[in-house]
Amino acid sequence: MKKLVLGIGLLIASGLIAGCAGQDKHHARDMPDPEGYNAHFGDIDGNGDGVVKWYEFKAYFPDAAPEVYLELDMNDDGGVGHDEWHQFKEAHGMTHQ
Ligand SMILES: [Ca+2]
Ligand SMILES: [Ca+2]
Repeated sequence: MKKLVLGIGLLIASGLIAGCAGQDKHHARDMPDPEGYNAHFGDIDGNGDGVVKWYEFKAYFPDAAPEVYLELDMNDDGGVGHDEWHQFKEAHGMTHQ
């Protein structure tokens, strides 16, 4: 039984290490280069329905980390609206466009 617990512990530990290494790449805790996201909402909203979905965001910013999109979607409804986009920009010192 102890061996099993130890094994599970090792699995979790190695998972955490792998997870941290992956997050490090994107600087998960800090907004990576917010200035790089200073764009027109209408330009990102590829199909013009007023909501930027993850695939549209990713198409416009190919290097974007999922963490950035999750931060943008403040009300967690799975899309980024015009208001959310401007709140994000204001929060990071970017001007209205
Ligand atoms: Ca859209
Ligand atoms: Ca939203």
